[in-house]
Amino acid sequence: MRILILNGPNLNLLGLREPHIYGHTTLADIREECHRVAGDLDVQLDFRQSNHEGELVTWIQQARNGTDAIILNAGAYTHTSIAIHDALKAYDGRIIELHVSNPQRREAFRQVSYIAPVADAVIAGFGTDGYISALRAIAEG
Ligand code: CA2
Repeated sequence: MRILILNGPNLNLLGLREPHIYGHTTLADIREECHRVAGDLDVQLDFRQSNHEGELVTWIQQARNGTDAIILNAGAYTHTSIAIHDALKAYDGRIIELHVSNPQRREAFRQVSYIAPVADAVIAGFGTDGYISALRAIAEG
């Protein structure tokens, strides 16, 4: 099984700023742990981050060739991006929307998601452990 974990803008700052919201774990730590778990689950994992909307769109389009599932933390693009929504709509595999925090209990502008209507499931509010939960849910589900 092939899984793509995609991270959107500012997620490269995880663990470096705002630890009261996002915790102390860095994206490099998450990536390492995800690769370790993927090895145990016999999953081929591609883990990426971009601050650019178009790059995320391109990677989602490329996932149409042979990637079974996308776990997507689109960051702030969650709340704005029709382009990412459209790219996901054209993707046939499973889609998990992921957030470190729980956007539903934050500012009103974070309570809108353009990803949720095209996602099979949403994991939010479990901190960075959510990445591992999402990976296991897809690989074992
Ligand atoms: O909770 C999440 O995972 C979010 O997707 C994180 C995004 C935010 O815009 C979403 O509403 C919820 C932010 C990415 C991380 O941004 C940081 C900014 C400063 C310091 C550390 C992280």
